[in-house]
Amino acid sequence: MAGEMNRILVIGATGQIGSELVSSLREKYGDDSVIGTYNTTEPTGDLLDGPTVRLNVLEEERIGDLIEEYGVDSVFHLAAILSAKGETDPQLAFRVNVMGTFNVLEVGRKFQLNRVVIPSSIGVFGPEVPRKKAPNETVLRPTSMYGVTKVTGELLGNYYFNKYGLDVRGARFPGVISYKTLPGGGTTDYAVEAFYKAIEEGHYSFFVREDTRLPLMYMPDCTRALIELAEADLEDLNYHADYNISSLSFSAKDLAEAIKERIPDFTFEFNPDERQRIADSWPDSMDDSPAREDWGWEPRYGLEKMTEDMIERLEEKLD
Ligand code: AKB
Repeated sequence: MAGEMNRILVIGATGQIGSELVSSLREKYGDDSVIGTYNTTEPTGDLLDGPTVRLNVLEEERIGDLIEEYGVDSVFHLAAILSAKGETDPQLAFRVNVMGTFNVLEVGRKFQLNRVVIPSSIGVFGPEVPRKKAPNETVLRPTSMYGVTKVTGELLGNYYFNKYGLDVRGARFPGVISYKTLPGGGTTDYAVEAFYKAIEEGHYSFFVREDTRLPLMYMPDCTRALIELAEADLEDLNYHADYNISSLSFSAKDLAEAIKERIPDFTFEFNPDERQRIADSWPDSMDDSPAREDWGWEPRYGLEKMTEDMIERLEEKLD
């Protein structure tokens, strides 16, 4: 049996995923049981309904102090430099992503935490991997620094599980689409920007080619996946830090057309920049049968349902 999650620390609580994961966890575990940490972006809105504290993940001792102070038994570690930003400053990406993850694992080991959840990414894949339904078990030779750091995180997570019995879990997340907090520095950011620009300006210039097809996921599926994976029975898990997890797969043009169906005046163009190289190194879709078999993963949003909901929520937000 996996140890229980009672007091949860979410590192990176003001980021795209963190800001929504904290709310979902607080709904389930109670406001005071979920402590959100932030570094450069101050918390606002419902993040302030429970404890929030500043933390630089490069300060291992401070992570330990917070664990003691709040009686934390489980950590979700979401702080990371994403793929596009990682190419502009690979050294920073290495420090934050690799050393940050190492610090969290070391603290997990020293304080014998019940659970450490560290999302991985489609960034672990490189050009040798089959484009369609990339297998869970495959060669991992990413060509971006982000990918290198994410493969390292997976290997470290599995190592800490095998060597120290630390219950580390993670899945390879696709690009995440959401309306609450903007993503920053990722290659899949176009799939969020397109919605904002369609509503605010009626026009979007995609920074990838129209035929760029990538794995993507709507935020409600993403937060649910993280919580379901964290809550799964340890005995059922055949993988630990490295589950493929799949949901949507569509091209940039498919997305533009789905938005245009609902916002008929929307116009768009495609002007690929340096981020195209990263997108081209990732597969179109993933085979996630281990996640489905081991912990019952199943996405709920298709392209139509996601587009409908995104536009409705974003129109309310931007009104
Ligand atoms: C990125 O584009 O870097 C991220 C990711 C797929 O991990 N959204």
